[in-house]
Amino acid sequence: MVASQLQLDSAGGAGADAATEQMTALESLVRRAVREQPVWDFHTHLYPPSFGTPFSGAANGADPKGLMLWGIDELLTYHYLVAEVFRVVPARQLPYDDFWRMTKSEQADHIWKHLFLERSPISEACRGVLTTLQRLGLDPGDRDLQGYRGWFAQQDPNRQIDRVMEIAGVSRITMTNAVFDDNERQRWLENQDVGADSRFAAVLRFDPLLCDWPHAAARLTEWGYPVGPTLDDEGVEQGRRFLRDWISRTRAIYCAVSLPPEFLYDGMEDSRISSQVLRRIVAPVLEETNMPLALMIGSKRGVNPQLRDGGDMVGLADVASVARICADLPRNRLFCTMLARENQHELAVAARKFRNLMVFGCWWFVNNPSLIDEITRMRVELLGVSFIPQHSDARVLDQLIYKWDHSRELIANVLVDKYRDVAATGWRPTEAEIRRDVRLYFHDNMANFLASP
Ligand code: RAT
Ligand code: ZN
Repeated sequence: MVASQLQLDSAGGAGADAATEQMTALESLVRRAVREQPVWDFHTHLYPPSFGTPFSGAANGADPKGLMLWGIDELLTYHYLVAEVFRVVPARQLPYDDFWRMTKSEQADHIWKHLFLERSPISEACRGVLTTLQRLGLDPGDRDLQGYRGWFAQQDPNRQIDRVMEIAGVSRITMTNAVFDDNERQRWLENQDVGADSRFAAVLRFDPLLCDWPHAAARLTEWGYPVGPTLDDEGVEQGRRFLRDWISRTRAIYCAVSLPPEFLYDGMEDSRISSQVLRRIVAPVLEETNMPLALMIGSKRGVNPQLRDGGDMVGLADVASVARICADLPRNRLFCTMLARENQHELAVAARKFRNLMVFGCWWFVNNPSLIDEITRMRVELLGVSFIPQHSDARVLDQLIYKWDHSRELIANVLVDKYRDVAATGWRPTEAEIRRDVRLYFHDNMANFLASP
């Protein structure tokens, strides 16, 4: 910015006009490239209709425990908004249990009333609902919740997936397939084609393996993989067999865990059960299946369990542990994101040291405009184009629209400044080069890292 400004100011007259024109052209090129590049969404909690949907819209057959969430009531009851509404409604007026006893539509009415009508919807999660409605062709200015409900009720969930992907510019959606979730596991066991929708890719998620071994061991044993509370050679073999079976059943493209801020890994001699499971079970299977592991670190689960999914807190993670894993397991590849703002710089520096580490996304509490801007700038400065700037973490299909609209705008702002800075030196990026870079950010870095041995 500073350099380009100086050059423009000193050029004067016609020269200055030409330089300004070039910069404007560069800016529109970058914005167009970011707008038009389809994105492979690295991490979501979305599912195709084969997993059932509690709200069937115009299609037949609602499944109350279905996993495909979409529509206005799901948008309004997103756990980010649940957490926000409890802040503004006094406990005596609405105890937690009373809220959870309401139907989904009653909860949505409650959130609409308190967060949209009785105060302005200017938080990022509230604004997201408005962006989504607007881009679906509904007018948020109408403030007509019943009207929006009517529109969604006429849609077919399967066709809504295509529509949303088209509007959001998403070419592929990556799921989070939690093998320790009974509802989801059962669906995989009952229907081997449940994950066969080509718009979606599966990811095997197994937090309890690393976070709660006694619980994981009991479940594995129950499922026919006998393992004990301490890890002997037989347990290691059974754990590996479990992972191999589920990777193959789900056709997962990578495996993933969310870890608490307290997660530590101290090196090859570390005897913590989580370190042993990582080194002896997870790492060897992922190496053999040529698959990366995604680590999402920094979520303190359930500091307020009354909020359910919205009750988790953020904590500072130990980046040095991630660096040690990268060093100790050079034949494994790690995707990594962290929840605390304060971890972002150290994590980007760690990625400069280890090419088996791919930083991704602005996760959850850092998925806010001011922080996306700050984090993305810092990452470009330290890592150039070698990271994955964003994932949506969408839980409700339609959220893909706002998550990507908002992030594209912010990523484009950063890139405009960065290309301007290099253009000011006389290095003029071509349109093809800009499009190549944006493709790396939105697709190829993920694809290449998944594929590379
Ligand atoms: O961001 C979220 O919606 C969280 O609730 C979690 O899903 C988190 O992203 C996770 O994957 O654990
Ligand atoms: Zn998530």
